[in-house]
Amino acid sequence: MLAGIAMPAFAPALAHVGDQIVDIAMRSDIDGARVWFDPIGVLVSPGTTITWITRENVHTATAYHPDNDGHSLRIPKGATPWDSGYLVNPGDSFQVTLTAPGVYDYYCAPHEHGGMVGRIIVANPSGPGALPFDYFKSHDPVPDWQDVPEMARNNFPSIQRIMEQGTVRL
Ligand SMILES: [Cu+2]
Repeated sequence: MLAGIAMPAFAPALAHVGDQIVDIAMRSDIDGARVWFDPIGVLVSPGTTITWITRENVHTATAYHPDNDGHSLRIPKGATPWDSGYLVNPGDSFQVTLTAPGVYDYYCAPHEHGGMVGRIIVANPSGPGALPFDYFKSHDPVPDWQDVPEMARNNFPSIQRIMEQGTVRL
């Protein structure tokens, strides 16, 4: 099946055939009025490494997780939360490798209220990130988690659109 395809003789990556690398740019217009992740939604296979790269302005890539400033849990249970910290200079980047299947919602800390959020689906749309934004309000006791801001709620690409298109850009 691989006949005719030149394969590097020494590539250790052959042990991870199927793994992907996906770049997500962190964008801004010149006065910071419009900020966004590009692409804003991606469907990937388990083991994919995501690289966020700042192009303009100052951003973070931060998972919706209680460990991150009391945000609600919107990544798979048991998945490791991440927070890039501030990526200040153009070209600054941050990587995570995602293995657990499910929906991963994340935000930019300085721009969450401006609607700068993104969604990654690993393999299938399961887990807390597939639930409505206020799902935890029905827990007893109700966790002391932050609500997802209105602007952020409105900007997430739908799970259906990501599953259909694979990559969603604004
Ligand atoms: Cu930002």
